[in-house]
Amino acid sequence: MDGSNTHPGLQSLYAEMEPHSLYPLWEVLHGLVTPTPQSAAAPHLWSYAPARDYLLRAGDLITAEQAERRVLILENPALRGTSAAVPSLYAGLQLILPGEIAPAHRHSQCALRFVMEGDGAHTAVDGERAVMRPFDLVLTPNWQWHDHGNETTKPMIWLDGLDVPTVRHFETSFAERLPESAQAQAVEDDQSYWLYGRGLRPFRGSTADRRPARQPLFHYPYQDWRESLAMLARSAAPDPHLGHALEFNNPADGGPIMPTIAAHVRLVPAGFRTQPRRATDGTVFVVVEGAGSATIDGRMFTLHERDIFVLPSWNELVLQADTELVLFGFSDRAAQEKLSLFREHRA
Ligand code: GTQ
Repeated sequence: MDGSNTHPGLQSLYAEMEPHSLYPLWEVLHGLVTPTPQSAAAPHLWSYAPARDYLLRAGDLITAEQAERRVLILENPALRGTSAAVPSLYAGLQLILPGEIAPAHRHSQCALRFVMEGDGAHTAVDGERAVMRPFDLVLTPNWQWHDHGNETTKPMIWLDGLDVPTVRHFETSFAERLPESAQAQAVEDDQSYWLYGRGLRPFRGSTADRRPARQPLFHYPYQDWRESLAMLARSAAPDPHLGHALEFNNPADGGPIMPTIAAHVRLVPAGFRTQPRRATDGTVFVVVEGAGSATIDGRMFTLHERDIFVLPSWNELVLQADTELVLFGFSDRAAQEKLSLFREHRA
């Protein structure tokens, strides 16, 4: 209220209307249609070591099978009770111990996995296993059957990124369980990586063209993206606002990896400080390599390997690399671009 809505009849009109679920827009308009985004989320950083300790303690108390998914939710402290890292996206740390299976299910939510530690466990998607190595990106696109298993001798931990809050917003969640806990293996491990991930694809309409047309690829190995990032860093000057940055794309259309979620990696050279940048996408970052800091709307977070931090919409980010800094990030930009909402500002 700006002081001009002072007619004495207004307050009694509001009181009369309220039981009919009718309210005056003019009292709330400026909070609804803001000149710039006002994120409800807070910038936040989770150090990996303590989160990992809690997760391993959970591993002593509940099995992956009992839990269905044994995950610690990285909930934004400003979004208590929502299970959201930023208002549109969920993030969690999942643990699979040796010999365990996280049982097969499918759901409307899209998911990505970014491997934090362990080597050789798998995510099976529609009968095909992706063998997961450190810092690999693995997708489970929506409505595809998936289970996770660990036939190695060490715990496997990865970051889950899902569009849970987006699906909740649209009230479009469906989910099913398979009667058996693991899917039968239909094809060789990582077949689709070889058939769709290397600039090739099975001939259209051939019997080998078995993956869904819009989401053929679901494994983006660390070794590949890291080599490409190293090539970019050798061959060009860093972008002043981003450092060296590469997006993961969906070979079906060249766009983001999934309809709601975009993902990228970036390398900030040792000693480099990025120019301030804002963007409308809320982003969850993982520190893959190196040390430095992220300053988010003036608040500085010190970065160590495997830390996870959240950049809310339209918060200003400055990255400082003390040693060569490599980050993975996922955000809701894919959805925002489809809705013609995405914007950025480079200072
Ligand atoms: O692995 O399918 O962190 O369904 C949350 C919900 C992981 C999964 C999560 C899920 C999964």
